[in-house]
This record gives sequence, C-alpha cells and structure tokens, in this order.
Amino acid sequence: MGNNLKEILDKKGPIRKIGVIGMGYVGIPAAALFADQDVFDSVLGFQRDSPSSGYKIDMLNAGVSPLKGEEPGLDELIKKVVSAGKFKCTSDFSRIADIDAVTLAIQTPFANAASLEPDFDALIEGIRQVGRYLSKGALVVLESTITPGTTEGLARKVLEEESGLVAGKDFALAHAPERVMVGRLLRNIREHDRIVGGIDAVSTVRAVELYSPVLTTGKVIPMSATAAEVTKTTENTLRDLQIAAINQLALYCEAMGINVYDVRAGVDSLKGEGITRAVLYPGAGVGGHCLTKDTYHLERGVKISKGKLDYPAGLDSIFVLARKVNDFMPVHMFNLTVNALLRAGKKSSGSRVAILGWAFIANSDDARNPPSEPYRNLLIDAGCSVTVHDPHVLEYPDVDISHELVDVLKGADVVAILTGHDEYFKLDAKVLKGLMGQKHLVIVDGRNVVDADRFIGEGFVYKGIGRGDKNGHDIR
Ligand code: SAJ
Repeated sequence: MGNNLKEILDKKGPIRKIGVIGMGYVGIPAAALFADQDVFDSVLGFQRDSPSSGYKIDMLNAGVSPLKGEEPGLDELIKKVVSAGKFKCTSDFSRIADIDAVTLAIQTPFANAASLEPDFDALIEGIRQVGRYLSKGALVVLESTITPGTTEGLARKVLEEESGLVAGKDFALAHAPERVMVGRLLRNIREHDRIVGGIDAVSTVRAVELYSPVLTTGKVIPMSATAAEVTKTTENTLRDLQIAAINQLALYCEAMGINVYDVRAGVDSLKGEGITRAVLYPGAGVGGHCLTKDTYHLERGVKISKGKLDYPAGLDSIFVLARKVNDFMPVHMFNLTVNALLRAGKKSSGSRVAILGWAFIANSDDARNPPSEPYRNLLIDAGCSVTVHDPHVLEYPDVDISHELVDVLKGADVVAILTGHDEYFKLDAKVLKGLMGQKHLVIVDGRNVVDADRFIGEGFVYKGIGRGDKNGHDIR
C-alpha cells in the first residue's frame, strides 16, 4: 500500500500549496505561520461564509485578525503574509482540488458527556468538503482534538466515501494535534514539540515535512495516528486531573482549618532526584474548550476501541471523577457564598452579588465554558440579583457583562472573584466597602487574589477556596 503512495508523492514533489480549514484560534495562526515559510508557495484559509463567522473572510483578506484579545505578533504576521500575497481566505472549497496539504482545525465539543456522545457535525462537514475536492497525492491532517480512533476510523471513511480515493494508497492522512493557548498562539506553535501521527509511515513522513519548517525550538515527535490522538487527549486529561487533585485538597484544607497554599508550597518544595511535584492551583472551576471535554474524548476512545478494558464495571475512571471534582468547584463557590451571607446575617434571596471575571482563564477574553456561568445560574435560582464584570470579555449570550467595576459593585452585598485577571489583585478593601455601601459585606475569593486580612479588617465576611485558615474568622 505505502509504496504506491510513496511513488505518487515522490512524483508530486515537495508540499507547496497548503489549505487550512477553520479560521479560528488554531487555524488562523497556523495558516499565517505556514504562509510565512519560504518553502511554501501559498496558503488558502477556508471559512464557511456563515452569518456567524463569514465576516472573518474579508477581515483576513484585508490583513486584519478577527481574533479578539492580545495575540503577540499575530496582527503583524497576518498583514505581512497577506500583503506578500502568500495568504488568502476563501469560502470556495472547490479550490481544495489544487492543494498539496490541507489541515482541519474545527471545534469538537461534546453533545452529551455522560453518554460520551461528541458533536462531530462541524468536523464531519469539514472532512466531507475536503473529500469532495481531494486530489491524488494530497495530505490531509486533523489538528482538532478528537476521540482516539477518529483519524483511522471516521475521517478515513468519510474521505474515501467522498473522494473515491483510498487513504494510504492515493492520499496521505494524519493527526497533528494543536497545543495552543490563547494569548500565546504563535509562540506555542513554534516552540512546543509537535506530535505528528500518520495512518502509515508514508503519511507520517509527509506530515513531518509539513510541520517541520514552522517549528523554531519545538521538534517533531512522529508516532501513529491513534497514539497521537491518545497523547493529546491524555495531556489535557492529566492536567485536569492535576487541577482536580489540588481542588480536592483545597476542600480538605477548608474542612481542616488550614491554608492550602501553605500545603502546596510545602509539597512543591520536595524536589531533586527526579522528583517532580506538578502541583497546580485550586480555584473556582475549570473552563475553556479543552480540559472540559478532552477527558471524554479519551474515555470514548477506549469505549469504541476493539480491545477489552479490564476495569470494574460502573466505576468512574479517575479521569471522569476528576471532571466531576472540577465541575463541583462553581457549586462550592455558591455554597461558600450562601454560608458567608448567613454569617453576615443575610439570606440569599434578595441579596446582590457582583461577579468579577467571566473569562475562563486570566487576562484573556476567551469565555468558552466559563466556570462563572454555573455559579451565576445557582445564584439566580437562589433568588440573588447578579451583576457581572470582566475587563476583557466583550459579550456573552444572555449575560450583561460590564467593563465598569464601579457600576457592578455599587450596592452589592457580595463580591465574588471567579477569574484571576491582573486588575483584581489590586482590589482595595476600603474602596470596595465604600462602593458596596452595605453594613455587612461578603467577599468570596475563587482565585486567591486578595489579601484576606485586609478585607476582614474592613468588616467583610471573607471566604476563599482552600483558605480554611481564614474562612471561619471572627467578624469585625
Ligand atoms: N486552571 C486551574 N488551576 C490551574 C490551571 C488552570 O483552575 O492550576 C483552570 C483555568 O482557570 C481554566 C482551566 O483550568 O479555567 C484551563 O486552563 P488551562 O491553563 O489548562 O488553559 P487551556 O485549557 O486553554 O489550555 C490547555 C493546555 N493544555 C495543557 O497544558 C496540557 C494547552 O497547552 C492546550 O493547548 C489547550 O488546553 C488545548 O487547546 O488543548
């Protein structure tokens, strides 16, 4: 099988024309970096001309990034590759026919985590578009985080159905998962090692040819497509597990009346002799598009695999349990809030809560799956009136997000910190007391950003995640 493909690729020569499907946080920086390489002649960004995202096409062709938030170097790079004529954006998918290598960076959320049902509609539609216009000798690479087995299984099947070609014989197929974080997209693509996994050795080699030029300090790590899928889903699942471990510990420390940050510093001090204690940070919850779903991709991967799993039936895996611990943290924030209001002699119903932070991660405008949302919903169900402040997030469906801290705090009974944005580290207890203007005030710190003693000293009822050393303080 491989030899035929190898012959086709040798005759075709090196990759010159690249296509990137999905002009989002992953696709746009990837396309710009490909276009910035002299070895490649041109890059086409493919974007559906839909009401919600069609606007990106004209913006990109004008050399402007449609991505919100700070992305160092991206605006300049897009301007550079567009004015050099190396990058264009189009909604004409038939142009895939001229492309040597096409990558797909499309969202892969879960429709139902409990039943491990992913929502692959957008991904399948993207793969179908590629299959419809696929040429012999082309390389197709999935960059989205996907259920292990998807490249060899679903993707291969759809591409072969649509194109009438055979993967590994007429075209190359691989998985090269993205490893980017908002706020440092270009750096992550250049500097992180790149996992590249083909459905066969020839496909792996062709994919290595595609990604090598873009890497600066990062190196390519070749493996099989399924191993690459497991690698990506595992690295996020393990991060989620590490966060769940410190969140569980934080709950324990609250119950035991001690400060989790003392324990964290203590545990973290055990170093050397190859000992690494990757102790992460507890908090108000885990959000974003990645950690909230990649565990379920891994779980589904083992479920759909042909092998038999030797593990007690009905017992949650440690990974799924970690998801549940992290999903509990916004609920814990709510419980802390209700308890603090009681200490302040107030009922939840009728109390005003000011939420600080809607973004899922600090100093970003990215509000995908924000932990603030389940927290807000619980407050509203309990009869609280809620205001929301975030310095970066522009808008969010059905939630008024204000950029005016003063307006959000005025008359509030509770200030609750859900995201660790830099400006919240400067919150002044006296100023807040004046703005809130209530007799007994409450502060609930979900990211350990404020000085507990300062607020307690100003008469606040303080609650902090993991702060068992303070949560039962005497009220001034
Ligand atoms: N969080 C904590 N405590 C911590 C770290 C994070 O509560 O110590 C929370 C954050 O507040 C946030 C969530 O977890 O709500 C996710 O934060 P993150 O720092 O993991 O950010 P992501 O999800 O954008 O990035 C992850 C990264 N994965 C790993 O580091 C293994 C990134 O490298 C991936 O590229 C990204 O997922 C992705 O796209 O998969």
